[in-house]
Amino acid sequence: HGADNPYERGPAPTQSSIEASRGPYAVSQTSVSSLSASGFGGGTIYYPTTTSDGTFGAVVISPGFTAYESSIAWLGPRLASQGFVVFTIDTLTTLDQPDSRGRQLLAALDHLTQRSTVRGRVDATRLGVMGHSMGGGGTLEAAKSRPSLQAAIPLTGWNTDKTWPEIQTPTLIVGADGDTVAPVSSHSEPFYQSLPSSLNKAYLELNGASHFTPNSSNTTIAKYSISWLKRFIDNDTRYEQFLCPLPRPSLTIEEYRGNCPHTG
Ligand code: 9J3
Ligand code: ZN
Repeated sequence: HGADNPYERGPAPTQSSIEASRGPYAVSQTSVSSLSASGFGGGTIYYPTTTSDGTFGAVVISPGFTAYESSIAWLGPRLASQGFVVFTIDTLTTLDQPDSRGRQLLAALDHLTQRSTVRGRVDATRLGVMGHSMGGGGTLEAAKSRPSLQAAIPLTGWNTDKTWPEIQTPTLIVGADGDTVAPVSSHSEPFYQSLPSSLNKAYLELNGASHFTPNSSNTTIAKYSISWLKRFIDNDTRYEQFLCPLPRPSLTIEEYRGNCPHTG
């Protein structure tokens, strides 16, 4: 671990290490059956295999409306191999709305830290939430109701509530320029604008992307999610270089907004 930061995990990052399909940690996985899950639908926990590196921060990820854990499964090993415990979940029913998905993300975090077989590997003080579409809407709900969360990342999030001034958790909003289900003009952009101006926050709009881009392996989503989780769950300022100065528009980035440098 770093001399100044007890939460730092893994080697110094490079552009290629955050873009790689796998990070430095070998990953194991374990299933959580719906029968053993209370308040959510079960799922899969991906975690660094090693027990020599102390505990890890953790993130729970919810799928979207009508979708299953499989729709966001690619993020499990991709993020866990960088040094996080990652819990991809099913919801109680595939029709659950964002407020319910938010409560389910929190129930899954509680399961992960208190009841799961890997609870001893998780630092219960360093937790985050992510989700796709209504799961992204639920990500905002979870952060609003549990301000101790350290990072939130809605992916092409959908919610009828457009205003999130209550959120105190560092939040990276990911939208897609071609999203016709949760258009950025009525979802991700107002979500971002409504977050407190003093909050560590960012808005990444994917270029040439759709509502369902987060359902397949995507290097732009991965590299900025890894950087955000590392920066705010692990307090790892080695990743600030990928977030500030703000990334410029590119083949995969339509637009990127944020407040740099990040604080805390
Ligand atoms: O989770 C989602 O894909 C939400 C978008 C949606 O289908 O909303 C319509 C009610
Ligand atoms: Zn609101």
